Order: sequence, then C-alpha cells, then structure tokens
Amino acid sequence: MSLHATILTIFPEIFPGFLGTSLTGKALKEGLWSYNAVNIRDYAFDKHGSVDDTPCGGGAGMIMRPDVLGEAIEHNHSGGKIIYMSPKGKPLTQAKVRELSMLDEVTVICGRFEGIDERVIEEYGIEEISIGDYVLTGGEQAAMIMLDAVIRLLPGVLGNAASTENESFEDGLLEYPQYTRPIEWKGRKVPEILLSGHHENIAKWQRQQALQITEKRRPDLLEKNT
Ligand code: 4H4
Repeated sequence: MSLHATILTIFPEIFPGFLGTSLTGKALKEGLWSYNAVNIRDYAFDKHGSVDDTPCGGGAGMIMRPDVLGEAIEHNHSGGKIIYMSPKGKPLTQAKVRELSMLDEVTVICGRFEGIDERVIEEYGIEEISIGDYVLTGGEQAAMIMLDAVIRLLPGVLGNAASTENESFEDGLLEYPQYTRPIEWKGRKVPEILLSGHHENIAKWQRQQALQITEKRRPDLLEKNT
C-alpha cells in the first residue's frame, strides 16, 4: 500500500523539499509514497495568473479565489480526503497522522495570503488541519510537516529497527528520557536501572518517567486519557 499526495500550491517548486531526503526521500525513491505538486496559477482565468483578491467586507491581506482554486481541485482531485492547512484547523495529532497514513491518496491545499474563500471548504467538504497556533507565510511548510509525520508511519519507511509503540503520543503520553553511550558524560551517569538488564523493572521505570514528564509538561494529554 502506498500513499499518493496531490498538493495544490502556488509554489510547486518547493516540493519535495526536505521530503526528498533521508527516510522520506528513500521512501519516495522506493515508491512507498508519491506526490504531484499542482500549480494553482495554471487554473487562473487571466494572463497574469491571478489567484487571489481582496477580502469582501474589508480587512488586510488577500484571499485565494474560489473559482480558481475550485478549478484546480476539480481537475486534480480524484476522490479521497481533501485537507487544507490553516491555523483555523483542528490541531494535528499523532492519531490524525496515523489515520492519514492508512489512506491511498490525499489532496492537500496549501494556503497563502490570508487564506482561502470559505465557500471552497463548504463546496468540497474540506478538512482544515493546523500544525500549531501560529501563522506561517505559507501552508506549504505545514503540508510538508504533516506529510513527513504521515510518511514516517507508512509500512517499510522506518524499517524494523525503530518501533512506534512507545514514542510520544502513541500511548497517550510523552516519551520517557532516552540515553546511550558513553555511560558517563561530564560526570552525568546513565540511570542505573537502564544498565540492570532487568527488562520488567526498566519498563516500569520508563512508564513512570513518561507519566511524570507528561504530568509536568502536558497534563492535557492525561485528561484526554481519563
Ligand atoms: C492560512 C494563514 C489561513 C492564515 C494561512 C489563514 C498554517 C498553520 C498556517 C499560510 C496560511 C498559513 N497552516 N497550520 N499554522 N486567515 N498557514 O499558518 O484562515 O487563519 O497549517 S486564516
């Protein structure tokens, strides 16, 4: 099973970007995922390639036109979920990443300016997703971050060495602290329990550490799991 991403953007040249390197780049070469970056400007109606206009009712910035974006969607979307990257969207979580990693195809709209005309979201039943409570210059950055997390979970990408069971969020908690050699570094030793070889006690310690870190840094995650 592989994932095909249709990416609607006014900067197709940004892709694959960092997704073309390391694990995601290897997966791209191996066909574990693929993408088609579509230039929304190719669907403009005028020779200037206009894709945006001023907001009705006033306000700063420009809004992506529904007629142009709609053409780009209708000529490139072949079924499946359509996602729009936006600060107004539902926060991206590992659960959502896992859900998206099960899809065969996904269309991702990268907003620019101050966003897109609301009627596009209504017309195509688009799901808005945010990667965080801040405003970027472009949705392309957000799309690449989301795709990175999704591609990482595709079968064959991480290989057998790495497992995702205990990583942050998979069990509803932040991950426990990790250590490696040297055993002592600047007078700081690796916790003895991790050198004991007693796997049951190590697992207990790691669970306790994960609960402690989560309670301190993200108590909201604990509330969600009660
Ligand atoms: C889109 C800015 C929508 C404002 C944008 C709006 C994010 C983010 C992002 C370029 C574009 C910005 N995308 N998570 N955070 N007016 N995208 O900042 O709808 O709020 O995903 S608006």
